[in-house]
Amino acid sequence: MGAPRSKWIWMDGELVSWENAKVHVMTHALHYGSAVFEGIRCYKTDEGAAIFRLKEHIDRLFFSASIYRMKIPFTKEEIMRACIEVVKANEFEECYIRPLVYRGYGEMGVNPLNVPVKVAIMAWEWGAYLGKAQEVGARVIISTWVRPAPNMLPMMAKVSGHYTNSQLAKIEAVEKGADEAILLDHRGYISEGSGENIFIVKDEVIYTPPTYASILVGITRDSVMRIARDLGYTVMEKDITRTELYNADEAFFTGTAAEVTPIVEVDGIKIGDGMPGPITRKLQKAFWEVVHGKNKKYIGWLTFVR
Ligand code: PPE
Repeated sequence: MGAPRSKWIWMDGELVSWENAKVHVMTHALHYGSAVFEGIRCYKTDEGAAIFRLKEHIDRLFFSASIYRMKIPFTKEEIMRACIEVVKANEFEECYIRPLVYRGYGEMGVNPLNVPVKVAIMAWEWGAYLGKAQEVGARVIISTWVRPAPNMLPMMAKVSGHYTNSQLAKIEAVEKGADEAILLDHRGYISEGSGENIFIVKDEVIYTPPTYASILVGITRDSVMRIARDLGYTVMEKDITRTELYNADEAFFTGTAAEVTPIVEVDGIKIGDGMPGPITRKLQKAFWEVVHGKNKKYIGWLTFVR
């Protein structure tokens, strides 16, 4: 993927042109990872662009910020309106929205408490996160890196600093020729991908790791669980062992960027028959209809930009 671009970026209350959306190298977040962020998708519908589960993403952004005692100098409503404004200003029909709350320029040193909190909202056009894997299925590895335990880092918060762990796992996957890495938690159970939650299907029952398996509690994870249950499937949060993953009939990732991406191979072992599974396909299709406003039952998950 090349460098994305847009016309406008929202910074601390105003739209700034792409060229002028800059920060200083003394920015605290650049040194210490002291930023929290969101990834939100905006989809094309018959009624124009619509942002998927905006409220839930902004709620999580404020939750993440609170853990690090960051006081966001805007209300949730103002941030939501700003997200809409960024999509509109850039005239995107479909895009990915990235709100970022970060410690800016102030004191240096680890203590973040006196450093000003800044907010930027970017948007760009972003296709399938794992490329052709969305169609043909991802070939993944189990990373040698482990997800931090719940008493090491608050993995339920979406914090920039946490992504150094994801980067190490992703580097390992890329260097081994795989599409993505799956990390185990501190107890050795399946946690999640470097930027996605994971599900398996066994005997038509759908399983996903519980929140205490050091996962980011994904909004796509929640959406897919609800859609699957509405379709009549049993969905259970349960610890999943590495062997249970190898032995699954189907497996797939969920995430804002990754959407629903089938997993067809783990550590060189084929999952099921090595093709995207039928339940995965069904959920992928159902999710697609929901985000594009084709299923009226879930229309409340969409915020129309117009
Ligand atoms: N786990 C991790 C570690 C993660 O980064 C994401 C999203 C998820 C699970 C799924 O969460 P949700 O988007 O709420 O369903 N990863 C974001 C960032 C990806 C990136 O490379 O940047 C995303 O998908 O937007």
